[in-house]
Amino acid sequence: MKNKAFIFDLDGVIVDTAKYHYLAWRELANQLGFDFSHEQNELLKGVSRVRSLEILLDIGNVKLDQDEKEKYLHEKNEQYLKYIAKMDHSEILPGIDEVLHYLKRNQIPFALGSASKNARLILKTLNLLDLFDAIVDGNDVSTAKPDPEVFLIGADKLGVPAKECIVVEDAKAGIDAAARAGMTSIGIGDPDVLENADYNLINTNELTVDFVQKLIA
Ligand code: B16
Ligand code: MG
Repeated sequence: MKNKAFIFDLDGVIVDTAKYHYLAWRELANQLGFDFSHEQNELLKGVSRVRSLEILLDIGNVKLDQDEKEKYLHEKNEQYLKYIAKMDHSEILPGIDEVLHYLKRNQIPFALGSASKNARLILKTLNLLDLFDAIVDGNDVSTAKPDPEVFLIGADKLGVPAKECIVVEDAKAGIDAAARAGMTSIGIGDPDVLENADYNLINTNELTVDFVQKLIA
C-alpha cells in the first residue's frame, strides 16, 4: 500500500455535472435553431469546452466565425455556472465521500485530473476542495485526454511515480489517457465502452472502501 496515489476525474466520477452541461448546451442548440438529444450529449463527456462546441455545431450543421464561437462559449459557460451555483454536497455521487475520507485518514494522496476549467469552483461548492492534495484541471493542460498530460502533471504534483497512480474515470478518452500515462485505471460505466480499463465498475456505488483496500493491498 506504500506510495500509492489516486487521481479522480470530476464529471461522472465525483459529481454528475454532465446533466448541467447538457442543459446549457441544449439551450445553445435551441438558440441556434436545432435540437440536441441526451444520446448526442454522450459525445461531449470528458471533452474540452472548445471541442464540445465544435461537436455541437457539427450536429446542427451550423457554421460560425471565431468571434461568434467565443461569444457562445462564454454564454454557455455563464448558463452552466448558474446551474452549478445551485449544487450542494448531496449531489456527490454515491460512495465518493466515504472513499475520499478513507484515503485522507490513511494518508494516501489523491489529486483531481479533470478537463473542466470550472473544477475548483465545483469542488469548493461541494465542500471537497480542501481534501485534495493536488488539482489539475482544464486551465493547467495544453492537450486534452486521451493525451496523458493531465494525469502526468497530477502524479508530478503528488510526487508519486506514474506506475503507482490509480486513475478513476468515466470517459473512454480518460481511460486511454491513464493507459498512456502508465497508470492503473478504474472505469466507471459501461464495460464495453471502457474496455481498456484495468478494472470495471458499473457505477460509483461499487467504488467501496473495501474495493479500494483490496486494490492497494
Ligand atoms: P468546462 P471531466 C469535463 O469534465 C466534462 O466531462 C465535459 O463534458 C466538459 O466539456 C469538460 O469537462 C469541460 O468543462 O466547460 O467546465 O471547462 O469529466 O474531465 O471532469
Ligand atoms: Mg468524466
